[in-house]
Amino acid sequence: MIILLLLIFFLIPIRVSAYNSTGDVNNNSKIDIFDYNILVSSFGKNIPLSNFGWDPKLTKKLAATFKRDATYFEDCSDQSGGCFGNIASGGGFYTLAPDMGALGIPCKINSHESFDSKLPAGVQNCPYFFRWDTDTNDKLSAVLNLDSTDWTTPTTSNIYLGLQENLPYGVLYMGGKNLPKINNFLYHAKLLATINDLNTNQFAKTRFITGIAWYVPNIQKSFVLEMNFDTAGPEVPQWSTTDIATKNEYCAVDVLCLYLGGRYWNQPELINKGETTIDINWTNIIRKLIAQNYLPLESFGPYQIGGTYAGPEMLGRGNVSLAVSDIEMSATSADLNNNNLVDIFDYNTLVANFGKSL
Ligand SMILES: [Ca+2]
Ligand SMILES: [Ca+2]
Repeated sequence: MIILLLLIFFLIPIRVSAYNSTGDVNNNSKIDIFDYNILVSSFGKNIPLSNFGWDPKLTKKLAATFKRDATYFEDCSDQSGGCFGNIASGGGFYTLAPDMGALGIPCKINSHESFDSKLPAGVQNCPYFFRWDTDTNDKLSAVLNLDSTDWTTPTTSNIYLGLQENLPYGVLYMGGKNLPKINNFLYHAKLLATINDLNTNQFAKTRFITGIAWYVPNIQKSFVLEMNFDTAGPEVPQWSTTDIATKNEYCAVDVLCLYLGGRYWNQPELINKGETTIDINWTNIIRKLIAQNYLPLESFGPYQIGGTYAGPEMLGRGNVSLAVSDIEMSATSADLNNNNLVDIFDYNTLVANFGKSL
């Protein structure tokens, strides 16, 4: 292989490229022989930019909760007969994940049924609502809505609803597959955050997030990163939008959960900003968190992501929603100039930058 590489190295004239991409194919901040080998081994091939997940760009109305009990909910109009019984776990559908702290999933999405909140105020109505809609480009969007405005108490547990792509786990009904690895992962989506009502009491607060989780087998530890794009209401330290990272002490002992400040990581605000495009280079973020000792070195490697998610969270009485569309998961490839072919132009870019550190 080395001989072939050297031949190509000398036979093809070196030319400074006009493209921006540097040639750091494996995303380790150096342009070196490893990048070179990846490029040469994929030379002439058509590399799709977005080949991860089961439904690039979010096109299918298939979403279901993961627990098969009285709270099970699905909205799978693109599959005749619905998801459960027709699509196996891992067969391709979005996972809806309602969460209410210690209560887990206390009630069924869209039911508005009464349930025991375990708060002094007792029975309340189910605050979870989900629907499919379209974004400003007429593309499918998933609308995650939390509404506790009819609750008789101003203080609530945390109320969260996420749209997730999860790999199957145990007996849980999860539809994700073909997720990327955390050592080469770019995430793209459009998010529309809406606060319909958050003024019914002084405690109410909300945040809008996306996150990822992965598991490292040889240290038997899971890692969860959440990007706080925006918050409203009284400050919560973990919900900071400006800190590099804040540990969530409530995560299980074998799980390290970090909440990241969107402004620190150059992510856009969402509240009152309309539909907003987000692009997150999770791999670069993980690398920087390791350098700053927020993550252990062992957390980095070719570990498949177990889940990605996006959603609103709320504490207190209110009504907020997050619409998610155009989800794309991709990895950097040797197609540096994004023309869907690994070719001489990519080669010249890499060679021109060979040896550089970013
Ligand atoms: Ca590299
Ligand atoms: Ca190319």
